[in-house]
Amino acid sequence: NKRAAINKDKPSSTHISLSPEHKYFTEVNQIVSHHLNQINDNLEENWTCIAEDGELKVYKKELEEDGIVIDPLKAIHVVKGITGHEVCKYFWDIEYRMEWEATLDSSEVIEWLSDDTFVSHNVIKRVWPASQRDALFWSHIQHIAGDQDEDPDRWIVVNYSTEHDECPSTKYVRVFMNVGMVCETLIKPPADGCQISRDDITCKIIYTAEVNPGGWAPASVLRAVYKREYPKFLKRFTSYVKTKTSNLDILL
Ligand code: 16C
Repeated sequence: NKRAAINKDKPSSTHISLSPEHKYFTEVNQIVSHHLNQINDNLEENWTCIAEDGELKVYKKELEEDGIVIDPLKAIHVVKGITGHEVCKYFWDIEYRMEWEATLDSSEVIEWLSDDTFVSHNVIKRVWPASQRDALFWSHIQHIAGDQDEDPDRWIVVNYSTEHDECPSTKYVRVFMNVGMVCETLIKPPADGCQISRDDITCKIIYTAEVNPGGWAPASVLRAVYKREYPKFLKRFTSYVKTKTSNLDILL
């Protein structure tokens, strides 16, 4: 297939701008591997499907720690007309975040660590009756070129909680999170001599969120909010990417 053709002769490689000496280098690589290792989890066995809409499926595992809900969440979505590179670009680039994010009041860069990694502070909309939350995390984007054998070409974004001297937790309850968005692009070979069009491409998205709300929040309300908000986010965000890219050249 075309994907194999595109990747043929390309060495298996990853590119990370963060220098190996950087204090976050090891952590970023560990967390990226954590998300890549989960790609082939058997979702039918250990997970409960909480929402299904066309190609979108959202799963969770019920988990509590000291009475706090920390249910891991996983979603799989397959969307036509966009590439994994495009999905990851719009998910990672903070310039676009407030255009598709419906659960944040604000989002601002605290520090750029390299051209693929930055730390941001995000204030989450308040949900009654819980206290308002915020999140401080690094966001990293990476291309993982497919190898000659099995692995397809992938793009990944990770949002992982961190600390920063310039942004102590004072005003809100701080949430801890490890969010990964892994994307694969499938390309249908176009007729001979034709260029690839958006009709020929499909993106498979594997999104995982491990979130600790950072303090007590009523379990039933939290679970109801997650059940409503995660599917809403995946539909809203992917249709945002479709609209944003429909008249642009395909970003492979
Ligand atoms: O991954 C997403 N967005 C990224 C960029 O912003 C980033 C952010 C992740 C935030 C994860 C939120 C964690 C929720 C904290 C719990 C809040 C406690 C509420 C207490 C309720 C009793 O990775 C997309 C994230 C999509 C998030 C969906 C679920 C978030 C629920 C937050 C509540 C806001 C509801 C607003 C209703 C209008």
